[in-house]
Amino acid sequence: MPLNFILYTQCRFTEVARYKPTKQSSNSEPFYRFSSKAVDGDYSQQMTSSIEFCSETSVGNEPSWWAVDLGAIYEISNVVIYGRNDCCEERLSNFIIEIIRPCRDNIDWFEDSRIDVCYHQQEPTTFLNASCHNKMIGKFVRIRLSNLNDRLALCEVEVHGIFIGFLQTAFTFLSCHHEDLDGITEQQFKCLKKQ
Ligand SMILES: [Ca+2]
Repeated sequence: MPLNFILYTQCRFTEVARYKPTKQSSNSEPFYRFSSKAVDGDYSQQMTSSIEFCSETSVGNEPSWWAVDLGAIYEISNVVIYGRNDCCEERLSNFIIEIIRPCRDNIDWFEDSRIDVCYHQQEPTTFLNASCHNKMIGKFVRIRLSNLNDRLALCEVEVHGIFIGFLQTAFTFLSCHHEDLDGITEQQFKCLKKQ
């Protein structure tokens, strides 16, 4: 593969969340509406007509959240959220989108990690294309409600990112302690400047 093609594929923001591992704070039902339904490639927003299109949490002892493990460190430009449009729009309101970067390799989800807020959505919505306020890199993306007593239902979530590297392959500069994100993307990968 020619080098310029490799650089080109690394430098484009593409959808990077589909079929990746997911978790949510709790499951609303024991046998369906799992967290994986939010990255299954099915964009139906009619949750009442099917039990299989969307994820949903129950009300628990913490504000509801959903998260995806991208499997590597990505620079993330925006997150696209398809909520349910048949009911309950008010539930998808007052939430934040977080980009989470581990401080070391081989740790559990969110343990010893840096958490940056990509976007805060106050108003109720059924569809949102949220661009991060600042340049952010991370391995996990979490969507978290602010209110304790609401369910979180997500019919599909897209994360648009550029692959930066694997945390375990000596990329210590990708860990949570590294602050110079402009230095990472421009010096290590020559990526953004080549577009
Ligand atoms: Ca879906």
